[in-house]
Amino acid sequence: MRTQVVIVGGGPSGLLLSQLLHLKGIDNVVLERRTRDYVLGRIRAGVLETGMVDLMREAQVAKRMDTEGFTHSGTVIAFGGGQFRIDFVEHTGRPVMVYGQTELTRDLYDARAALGGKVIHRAMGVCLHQVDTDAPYVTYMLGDTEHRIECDFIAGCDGFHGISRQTIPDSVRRDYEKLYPSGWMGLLSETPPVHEELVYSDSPRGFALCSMRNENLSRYYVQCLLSDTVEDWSDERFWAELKKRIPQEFAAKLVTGPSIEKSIAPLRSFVTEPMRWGQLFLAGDAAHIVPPTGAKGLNTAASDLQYLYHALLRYYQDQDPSGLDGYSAKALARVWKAERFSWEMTHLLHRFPTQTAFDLRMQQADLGFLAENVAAQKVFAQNYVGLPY
Ligand code: RFL
Ligand code: PHB
Repeated sequence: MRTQVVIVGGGPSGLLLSQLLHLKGIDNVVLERRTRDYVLGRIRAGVLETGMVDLMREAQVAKRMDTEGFTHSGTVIAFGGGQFRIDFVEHTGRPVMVYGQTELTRDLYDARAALGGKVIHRAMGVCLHQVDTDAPYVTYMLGDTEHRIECDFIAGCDGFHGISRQTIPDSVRRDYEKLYPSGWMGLLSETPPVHEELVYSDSPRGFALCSMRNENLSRYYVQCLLSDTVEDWSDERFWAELKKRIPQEFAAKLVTGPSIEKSIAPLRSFVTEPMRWGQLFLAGDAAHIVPPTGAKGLNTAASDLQYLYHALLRYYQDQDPSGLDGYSAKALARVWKAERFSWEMTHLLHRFPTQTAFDLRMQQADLGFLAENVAAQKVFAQNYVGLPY
């Protein structure tokens, strides 16, 4: 088989790129090692920047998002028993959209199917060949049969544990990583959200976040030990701990109920450079990870995709490779700023065992400054709604 672009990974990044390219007549194949149900079972992002929302519209997959998603014009930050609000629209003129990654991915799968997009599930043992030549190809197993696809380019959209990044030789690739000594325990429940906006809470017992998917679907997180497992967190323990970490006003009206999903995510910052090697282009979690505190993961994937999509368009429509040549530097410039914000917000709101008494005073001073200072709130809002592409 031959195609123009092989896309490794059928998560949101791979599917969105596939849809965008298809609409412009650029032939592509998505190789996903899991089933559709497995991909849709992963509960992840909830907050979308305008850039991601616009890309979904451009990909003609925004109908449900535009009717069922929620526009949020600000967020609440709680600390020291009190709370304050940062108004995104007042500071930047832009809100964010609350629409779950699960629904967004479902919309992308449906759109790909409706257009007859080639999305191959259970593609095992994906292997990239001759990536640094003009004739790359990809092999994979479907059941007992090996398949081969020749192509012009490969988009590595296979997430943090994928194979695309590993294909770049060690002599070329440099990884930057920071691990935090905590995780997030997340719980989804069919209960009304405790507040109409997200509540990010610093407390002496650790961080907590109150988020949501819709009027009757809430997503909550508490900072947990890296060694914790989901079995350590009964629903009762989770709700009791959450109540202790959020302001009294919210704890008093929190509606609890049985969990319908629970999972633990480690906190990690990671960037690989460069994001291009030969005909291979990395995008999304395959190239970078942020701790979820700033809601930047999928949104940073979106800026990669926007750059890559336009670079590929320019190549195919105008025979101009300059976008592809500049892709890695352009994407990384924005990635590092999202990394910086996510890292800063993580330190602002978490208690880590490595924190000294001095560090704690600095953290509280930072929060106090943010609560009072309009300029600091504006900077926060600019980062949260998303820096320009
Ligand atoms: P994904 O979603 O990991 O998809 C990669 C896909 O590639 C497949 N794959 C392979 N396929 C073929 N061959 C191989 N060898 C393969 N190896 C892997 C995988 O099965 C998978 O289907 O990466 P992608 O598409 O780049 O999307 C990235 C986002 O999923 C991620 O950045 C966000 O979920 C991060 N994130 C958030 N981002 C936001 O922008 N806003 C948020 O509010 C937000 N909240 C979150 C988050 C991530 C979280 N967790 C669980 C890490 C909250 C949490 C708790
Ligand atoms: C979520 O709703 O899952 C969510 C929201 C904001 C974050 C992280 C996760 O910062």
